[in-house]
Amino acid sequence: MHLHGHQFRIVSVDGFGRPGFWDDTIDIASGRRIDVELIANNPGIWPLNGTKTFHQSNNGEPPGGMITKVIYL
Ligand SMILES: [Cu+2]
Repeated sequence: MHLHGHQFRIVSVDGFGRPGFWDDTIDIASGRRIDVELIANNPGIWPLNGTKTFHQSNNGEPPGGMITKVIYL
């Protein structure tokens, strides 16, 4: 998972507290839950997406996968 325009910090993994460092990209295994926090301090419309081509397609056809936006105006 890659967040553009901001950084986030891991606060828990699968519900268990595990404070981490600030970053803009994290690997998330299938079925895993990662809770993060971020400080929205950079106005804009920022993609939150997968980093690999197959994350951005549905059965090889783009667009697809996890594509969303973080909007801070
Ligand atoms: Cu990205």
